[in-house]
Amino acid sequence: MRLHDIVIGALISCTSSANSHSLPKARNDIDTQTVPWKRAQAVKEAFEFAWHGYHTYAFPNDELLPVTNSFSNTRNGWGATAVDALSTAILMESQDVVTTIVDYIPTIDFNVSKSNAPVSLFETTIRYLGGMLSAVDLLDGPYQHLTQSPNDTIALTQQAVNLASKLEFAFDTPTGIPSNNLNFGEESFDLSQSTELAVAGSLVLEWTHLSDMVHRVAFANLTQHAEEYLLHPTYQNATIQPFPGLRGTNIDLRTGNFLDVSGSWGGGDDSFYEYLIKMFVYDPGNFTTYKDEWLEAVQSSALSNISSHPYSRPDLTFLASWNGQDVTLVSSHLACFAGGNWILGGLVLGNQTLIDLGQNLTDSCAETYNATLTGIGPEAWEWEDKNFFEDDDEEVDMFIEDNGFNITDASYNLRPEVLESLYYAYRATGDTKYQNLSWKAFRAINATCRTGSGFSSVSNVNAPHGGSFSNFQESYMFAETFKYAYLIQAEDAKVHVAKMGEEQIWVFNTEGHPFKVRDQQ
Ligand SMILES: *[C@@H]1O[C@H](CO)[C@@H](O)[C@H](O)[C@H]1NC(C)=O
Ligand SMILES: *[C@@H]1O[C@H](CO)[C@@H](O)[C@H](O)[C@H]1NC(C)=O
Ligand SMILES: *[C@@H]1O[C@H](CO)[C@@H](O)[C@H](O)[C@H]1NC(C)=O
Ligand SMILES: *[C@@H]1O[C@H](CO)[C@@H](O)[C@H](O)[C@H]1NC(C)=O
Ligand SMILES: *[C@@H]1O[C@H](CO)[C@@H](O)[C@H](O)[C@H]1NC(C)=O
Ligand SMILES: *[C@@H]1O[C@H](CO)[C@@H](O)[C@H](O)[C@H]1NC(C)=O
Ligand SMILES: *[C@@H]1O[C@H](CO)[C@@H](O)[C@H](O)[C@H]1NC(C)=O
Ligand SMILES: *[C@@H]1O[C@H](CO)[C@@H](O)[C@H](O)[C@H]1NC(C)=O
Ligand SMILES: *[C@@H]1O[C@H](CO)[C@@H](O)[C@H](O)[C@H]1NC(C)=O
Ligand SMILES: *[C@@H]1O[C@H](CO)[C@@H](O)[C@H](O)[C@H]1NC(C)=O
Ligand SMILES: *[C@@H]1O[C@H](CO)[C@@H](O)[C@H](O)[C@H]1NC(C)=O
Ligand SMILES: CC(=O)N[C@H]1CO[C@H](CO)[C@@H](O)[C@@H]1O
Repeated sequence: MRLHDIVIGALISCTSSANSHSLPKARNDIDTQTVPWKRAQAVKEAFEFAWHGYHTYAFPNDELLPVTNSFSNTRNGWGATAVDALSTAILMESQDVVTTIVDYIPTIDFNVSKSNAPVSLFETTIRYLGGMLSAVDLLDGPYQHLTQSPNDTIALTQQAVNLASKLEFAFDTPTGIPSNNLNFGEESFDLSQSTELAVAGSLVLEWTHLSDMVHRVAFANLTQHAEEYLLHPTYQNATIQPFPGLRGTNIDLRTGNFLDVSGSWGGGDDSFYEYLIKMFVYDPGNFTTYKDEWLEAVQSSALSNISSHPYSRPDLTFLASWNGQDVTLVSSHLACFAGGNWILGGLVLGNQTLIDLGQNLTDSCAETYNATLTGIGPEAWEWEDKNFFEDDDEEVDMFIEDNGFNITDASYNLRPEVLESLYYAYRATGDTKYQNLSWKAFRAINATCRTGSGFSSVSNVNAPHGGSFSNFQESYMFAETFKYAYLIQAEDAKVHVAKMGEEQIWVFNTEGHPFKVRDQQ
């Protein structure tokens, strides 16, 4: 997932923690592991450790609070971690985990949210719907040997239909652009509350795939109709312009107009652009407009000040943001998905320039990991470009001189985007540099965030031990972070992004759940 997420719980100081939390040991087998297959097994070990903690202390609630061995329900209380973990458990062929989750899913009552917070259409679609659809593709496909009976995938498909049927009321707006914040009990929402580009624009892959699976074209129609407003944007204030190729962010459900013109590849916008090319991967015949709009966004971003080079590190390229008037030199871990996404576009369009551009973005995001004390990159940073002139009297900040950027949010929320882009870069180039960078990053995450019964977000990637634990383990750690760390080392997995010149059989949703493309179904 991209976008926002809530970090729960008080910060828990590492120094007061009795957990066996230590810096990486000088030289052990893990540090020096060079065999990709063995690295993959070590990632699987970490996944199963975290699953075990969740299963012991939190299942079937949404998330484990790993420091206190407790749980939370921030995703409607349907067992978000279990549903999000399923496709990864399948790819890792972790049979017991697969069986537990496949047996559990049919027992969920999607009609009733167990959380007081509104149900997010976006989060529910990418995590729950995406997780179930992917499991059906995998268990009816190359991982059939992991199911007990053909009834398993029938039950998963039925639950996907139950969930989507319950969610359908979200689209009942004057424009058909869905509300994202749903009151499930009353099947209501606030029409005056605007929605965002990323949440409205990251539904079409899941709902189209469900529609193809069960032959109910209404599911595809709802999301494709809403997407038309995003493909052909109109603006509330016609005198102000978005950045060429990009869109604004907030959208009025009543008119379909964008309310602002600020845009970026980061949170709030990100997965709309991601899905433009992924719909083309899903079906190149039917989604050429999506591809054309994607190319325009990429070309404009690549050739403008949105692609920016820090003054002290001109070798790096970060994607900046447009605030409606100026390019602002800020970027984020979330925006680091773009490198992999541009590489995917390069692979399916046979365009080496796009792959090179995506590699540069990926390499630069990996450099944010290299810069810090823990070896994990920060949540957000800022920089100055070539137009920056250093004041002689100003004290030189050595971190910025060396690394090109200044950390503005030092937390790490177990995010996957850098590992994700490294995976695409490896698939496109076969350069073992990417496997090595991913392994190094994963070991750093394992050494810093592993605590108690699982993994926790940390407050400061540039402090010893990552600062403090927030005692929260997001479900996307299971869906994405573990998966991309595993797949880049697991050449013989049965599901991969195809290499240059090969046909794409699978497309990963924004939560890392692989779907079969349309003509493979
Ligand atoms: C959920 O609601 C639908 C529509 O009212 C109903 O058909 C279905 O049986 C309900 N599911 C459960 C588990 O109660
Ligand atoms: C699958 O479900 C059908 C209908 O409920 C049932 O008759 C059959 O025995 C089930 N098959 C297995 C292998 O469980
Ligand atoms: C879906 O959209 C197509 C094309 O706009 C239309 O022909 C069809 O009737 C729609 N189907 C449903 C079920 O709404
Ligand atoms: C539209 O934007 C222009 C330029 O920023 C501004 O001067 C004008 O007041 C805006 N109009 C409305 C109706 O908000
Ligand atoms: C490949 O992509 C680049 C960057 O977007 C673009 O400038 C170029 O025209 C594309 N090449 C082809 C052959 O489409
Ligand atoms: C890019 O930035 C430079 C320096 O700030 C500025 O002169 C130029 O107008 C900008 N170009 C665009 C297209 O924004
Ligand atoms: C990638 O970055 C390198 C080093 O800064 C640069 O020489 C190269 O032109 C960049 N490639 C593209 C396609 O922009
Ligand atoms: C960053 O890269 C340099 C050069 O490869 C290496 O010496 C250093 O240990 C790395 N730092 C971290 C924190 O990974
Ligand atoms: C770097 O960012 C921090 C946190 O936002 C800020 O306090 C500091 O002033 C910044 N340093 C520079 C040199 O801009
Ligand atoms: C990656 O690591 C392996 C194993 O240590 C090593 O053989 C290989 O040369 C490394 N690749 C690069 C590009 O440094
Ligand atoms: C992760 O940490 C555990 C516990 O410290 C250790 O046993 C394991 O080898 C580590 N795995 C990796 C991949 O670093
Ligand atoms: C589901 C769908 O819209 N499929 C269409 C995709 O494009 C082909 C060829 O243009 C059509 O034949 C399909 O009906």
